[in-house]
Amino acid sequence: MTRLREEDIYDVGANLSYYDRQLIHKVGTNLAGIAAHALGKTPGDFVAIHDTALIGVIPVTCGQGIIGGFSTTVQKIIEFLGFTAFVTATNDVSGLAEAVKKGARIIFLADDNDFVAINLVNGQVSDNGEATGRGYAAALDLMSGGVQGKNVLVIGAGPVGAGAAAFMTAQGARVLVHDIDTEKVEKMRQVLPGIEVAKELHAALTECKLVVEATPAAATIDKKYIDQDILISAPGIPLGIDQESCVLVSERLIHDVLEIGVATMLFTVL
Ligand code: 2YJ
Repeated sequence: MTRLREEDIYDVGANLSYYDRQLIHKVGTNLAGIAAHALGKTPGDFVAIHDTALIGVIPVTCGQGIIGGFSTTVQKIIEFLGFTAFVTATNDVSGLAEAVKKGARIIFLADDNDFVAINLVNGQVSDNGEATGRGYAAALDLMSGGVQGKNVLVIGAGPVGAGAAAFMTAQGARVLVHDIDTEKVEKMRQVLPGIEVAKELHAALTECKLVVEATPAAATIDKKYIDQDILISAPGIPLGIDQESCVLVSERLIHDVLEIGVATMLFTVL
């Protein structure tokens, strides 16, 4: 699992408006639109609860400790979506108590293994991996004009890939899943019987022009597959294509470090 670094996120908060415009340009809707689509809804469905859902982000020190800027970046993404959020002054258990005392209805917190949003009122929990996969799948669905009946390749059978594959299957796509660990794909198939195992990445990339790259590996998609028809939604960190490919496919590539995942987590627990 990739641990975000301070340098991965330092400019995310300041660039949210720019990122939102890029999403509108590529996907046809913005961050809120993508997150809402991940739930089969529209951003308007959430407006009425903007004022009631106070959100606390709690820094967590265990394991490798706090990532500078992580909690404030999560706060900024939530605020960008029109909600009120604060980062607790204290960490860990004190932070949790502080968030509740200050009236938080929803909390966000992450350690080295998990990043979750919890709605303390309705009991909803959202895992960052699953939500990120669903959010990126929703973006690809919108960017491609709808995946129904189309071939979609999901690379990576971890929680992010599983979230993406579940969304794509529900949309009526033909979903192929590839992972270097084929057992992981078989396990995914027990939960999502509709998916197909893509043993050969080369064959799958030749067959599929809609790709979710959900691995923590660099350069999973070779430059030779980057043609004018390919659309890539890439939640994986680092990005699974090289710099040259990135330039070639930039108009048809969705990739960020936190934004779509956090937005989808928030809308999921509301
Ligand atoms: O509060 C903090 O600043 C830190 N404890 C944040 C840690 C963030 N955690 C990660 O980046 C982990 N790799 C878990 C991410 C889960 C992604 N699905």
